[in-house]
Amino acid sequence: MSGNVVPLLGIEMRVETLATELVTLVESAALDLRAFDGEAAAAKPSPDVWSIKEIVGHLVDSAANNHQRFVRAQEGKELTFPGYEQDGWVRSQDYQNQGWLDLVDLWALYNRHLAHLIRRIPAAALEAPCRIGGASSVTLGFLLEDYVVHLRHHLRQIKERHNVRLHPTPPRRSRAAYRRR
Ligand code: NI
Repeated sequence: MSGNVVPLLGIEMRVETLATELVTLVESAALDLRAFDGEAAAAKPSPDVWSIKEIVGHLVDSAANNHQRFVRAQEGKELTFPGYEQDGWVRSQDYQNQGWLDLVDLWALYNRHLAHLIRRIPAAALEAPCRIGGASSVTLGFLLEDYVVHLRHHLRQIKERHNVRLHPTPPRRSRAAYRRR
């Protein structure tokens, strides 16, 4: 149907915009992060709150899990993906003792690859249904946008944390509700 042409073009542009937004966001944040001191990045406000290093590690885990979803969701059938136990992933990989610059580079490069991948997702695949960790079904298009929303949230969190270090104020409570992605 010729009526599909305009919406599909719109969707392709949305994917292009999202990929460009992702690269811009990550390149700019990576510049800031590389300027941080590794020891300061490992500082934990309290034992049960992630350090900046652990937040970046969590973002690597988010990239790795979403990488699988973004590729497998294109296989053409409704897919069910496992969630992941985020604190457990951060703990078992010991991001605290990973080299800081290696971690930042891994995160930045992984996201550059995801942007490369996102640009190539066919418009029709954006409607592919996906179920994650027993939650209700969402589309691949939703997962792509949600991935960037989640990334933005943690980058804001890092910025706030860093500002607190530069201009000390009483420590903030972690926002556990935002840790699901
Ligand atoms: Ni999170």
